[in-house]
Amino acid sequence: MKILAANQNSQKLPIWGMIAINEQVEFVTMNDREKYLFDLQGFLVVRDFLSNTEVSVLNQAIDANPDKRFEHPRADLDGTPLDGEFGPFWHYDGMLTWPDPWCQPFRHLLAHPKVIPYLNTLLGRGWKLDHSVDILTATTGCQGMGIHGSGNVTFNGSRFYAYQNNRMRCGLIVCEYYLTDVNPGDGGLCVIPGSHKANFPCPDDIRMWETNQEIVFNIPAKAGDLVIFNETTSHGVLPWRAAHERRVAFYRYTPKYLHYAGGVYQMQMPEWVSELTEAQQAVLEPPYIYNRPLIETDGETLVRPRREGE
Ligand SMILES: O=C(O)CCC(=O)C(=O)O
Repeated sequence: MKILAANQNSQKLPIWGMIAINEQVEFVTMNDREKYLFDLQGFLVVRDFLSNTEVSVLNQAIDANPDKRFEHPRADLDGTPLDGEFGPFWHYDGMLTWPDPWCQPFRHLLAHPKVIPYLNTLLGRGWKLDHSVDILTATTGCQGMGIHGSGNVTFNGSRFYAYQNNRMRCGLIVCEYYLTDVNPGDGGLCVIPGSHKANFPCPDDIRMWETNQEIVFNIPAKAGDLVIFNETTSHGVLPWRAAHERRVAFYRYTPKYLHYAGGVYQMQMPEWVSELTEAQQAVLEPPYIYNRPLIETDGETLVRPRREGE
């Protein structure tokens, strides 16, 4: 970790009244090796991120809540090498509101002091949880999931990778905490290194792990390691082959100005907004992506696609 002087010339910034036009402060960032690796690969493995105690209490919380477990629907993978007997995961959700003490280890990860340099570097200072926290588990026979995340093939303002003026910026970052070991060949998370910068669409037979398997990296890591990847880095899931259970905790973050899913917050408009047309109300909505009301060319009709126009 190092401290980045965000603007070396901050003393000399143009001043309007008493307020600096660009408020810049120093903040903690990833170190130079980590920056190199993330920029190169589109993901980063941070070894020994969690202590043994942190891993153990997270696993104890999961063990204590078997009733919160539900299966992700099995996809029709059409006999591809990703296919398996069960869906790709057993999820757990709602961890942040599990009864005390089981919510505590998950709340602790939200703003874990060690994650701050990574999120500052990749999202800028000012970032937020996006989506709900997810636990993904898999047992032998769980199927995989097709590779998704398309680099720079389509430009959108929500899932992207950019580098400019010595800064990296990402739209949506996944922090995946390994809670059990993943050994080479076990399956689970896989990535195509460098694909966050891809300019051409990934062919379907690569996405479905049928050809060029050598470019797909199944990331081995130990319980307590953290894998951080950009949502636009092509990634997927390989069928789980190990005898032990796969367990990862999935925390997604976006920059302060972007939101995907409704998520945790509840939003209430002031009373006067109800006097506006639906289209007028739509432009007052807070930032979010999914099912956002979009205004058609007549300026009146609203459509709510799941994700369009980014
Ligand atoms: O299981 C993983 O590690 C990745 C899951 C994933 O890519 C997804 O749920 O979209």
